[in-house]
Amino acid sequence: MFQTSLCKTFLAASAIALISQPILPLLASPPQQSNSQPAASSPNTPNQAKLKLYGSPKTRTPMVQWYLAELNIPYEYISLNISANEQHQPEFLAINPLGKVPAIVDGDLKLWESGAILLYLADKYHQLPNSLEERAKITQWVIFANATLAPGLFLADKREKEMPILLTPLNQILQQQPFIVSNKLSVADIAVASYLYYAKSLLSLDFSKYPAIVAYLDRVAARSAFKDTLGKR
Ligand SMILES: N[C@@H](CCC(=O)N[C@@H](CS)C(=O)NCC(=O)O)C(=O)O
Repeated sequence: MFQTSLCKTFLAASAIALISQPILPLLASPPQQSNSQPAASSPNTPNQAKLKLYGSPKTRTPMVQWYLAELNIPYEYISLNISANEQHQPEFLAINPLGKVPAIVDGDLKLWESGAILLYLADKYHQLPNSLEERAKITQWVIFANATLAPGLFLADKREKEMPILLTPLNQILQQQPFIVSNKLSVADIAVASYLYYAKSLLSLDFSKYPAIVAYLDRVAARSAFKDTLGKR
């Protein structure tokens, strides 16, 4: 129910029609729309196939694009027209049988669920701490963003009760340090800040009671990787 309501909000909040390329020709031939980030310091070797990201602009896809941009990973972006039901065509169902975006194909791996994709990228590109306990904390925040923060902000009947429960401690943490787990942006911030940003921009939620959260969102919004991706939507 939450997924539907969030996606409906994503879709309804946009006055702009979806600008999507049809998936079928893209799957039949090499993707035409390449949204590659600069390759200069790319961790990919020249012969390695680029990661493919399947998505749609008014969905959770831009949060994955934000992280790919932060990591400077080149990728091919394949835009699905959700309104035309391209996500339920057999070609995409072979990648995600649930017919939901975002999803990636990286070599032999087909992966969906935005949180799982973010954690995979963090792991693959050596962004996770060495310590088991610190890695567990990062996982905690990514799951918190998807399973607790997002429903608390997006489900109207939960919002009034949940917002102070979720945002008061978050505000306290961000009073002590600039990012969720440390002084450095991590994948935990991609997940948490993305949902805060979606709530602010799509629902016009007022976070002024939580000044450290407001400052945090300003801080992430100033990053060029954010401006080029999620900040554009
Ligand atoms: N929990 C999933 C949610 C995925 C999801 O619901 N995606 C929506 C767009 S926001 C979708 O693809 N909807 C199309 C459909 O269900 O047909 C994630 O974080 O990736």
